[in-house]
Amino acid sequence: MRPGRPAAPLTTAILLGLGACFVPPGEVAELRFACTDDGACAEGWLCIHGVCTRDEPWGGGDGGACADPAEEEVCGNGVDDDCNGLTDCEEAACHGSTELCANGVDDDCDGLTDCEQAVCDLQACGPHGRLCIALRCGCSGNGGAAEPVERSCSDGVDNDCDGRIDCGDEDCSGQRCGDGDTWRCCGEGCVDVSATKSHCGGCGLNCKGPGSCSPVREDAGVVITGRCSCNSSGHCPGSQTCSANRCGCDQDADCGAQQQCLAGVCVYVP
Ligand SMILES: [Ca+2]
Ligand SMILES: [Ca+2]
Ligand SMILES: [Ca+2]
Ligand SMILES: [Ca+2]
Repeated sequence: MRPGRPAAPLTTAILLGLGACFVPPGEVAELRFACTDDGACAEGWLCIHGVCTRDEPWGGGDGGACADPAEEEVCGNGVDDDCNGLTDCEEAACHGSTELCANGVDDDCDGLTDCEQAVCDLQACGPHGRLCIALRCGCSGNGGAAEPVERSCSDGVDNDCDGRIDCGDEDCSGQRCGDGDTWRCCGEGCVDVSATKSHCGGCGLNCKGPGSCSPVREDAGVVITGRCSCNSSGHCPGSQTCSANRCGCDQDADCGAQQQCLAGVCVYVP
């Protein structure tokens, strides 16, 4: 194997394994087929890089067991391709190969795999925009934090690299998503809970019948949330009750998810 040569695709590796090496008496060719775990392989064989591979060299250094070994070792495929009893990094020729950053293999045989190597910094390492950041596979929209979270629900970025953005990510449910505290992710939409009849004061708090949603203001005039209008408790969301033509809560259970009842008003707690 020439240094720098990329590992062959799995199908090629399987074909090399099947076609190049002698199958010992009593063994069956299927033993070298693709696998997902050791249990899929016969006794004495291991699932290495997706291929059933005997856990000890079966080519033999004397060449006697390999009728037609491959000329060169294919590095990083978990197979002793040239049947000399040495596999991948056990072969000096594999040392110094180009490190590929998303294959789970120590291609250059320096003891470090993929993002663990500085050469992979900012290279793609996984789905949904994951990049090698700070020597591990991280999420670029999250600054490489150890536990990626959808840290902003209004930045248009899939911060946690799960393929879902802002209110489209259930992690943002009830979180701020626009200007001001009253814009919240309710379902997949960003709504103003101070003025939206179907999400009045909190996600899912639906003003029934003729009830409308209007803002609640603090003493300083700052809008804090919304409340439904009513002329009977029957117009109020869920278990809220009507008082002075405004629906209100008596307990947290009268409010939406992630909310508390404070002074008769459902509010999101920071
Ligand atoms: Ca690699
Ligand atoms: Ca390496
Ligand atoms: Ca985001
Ligand atoms: Ca996301």
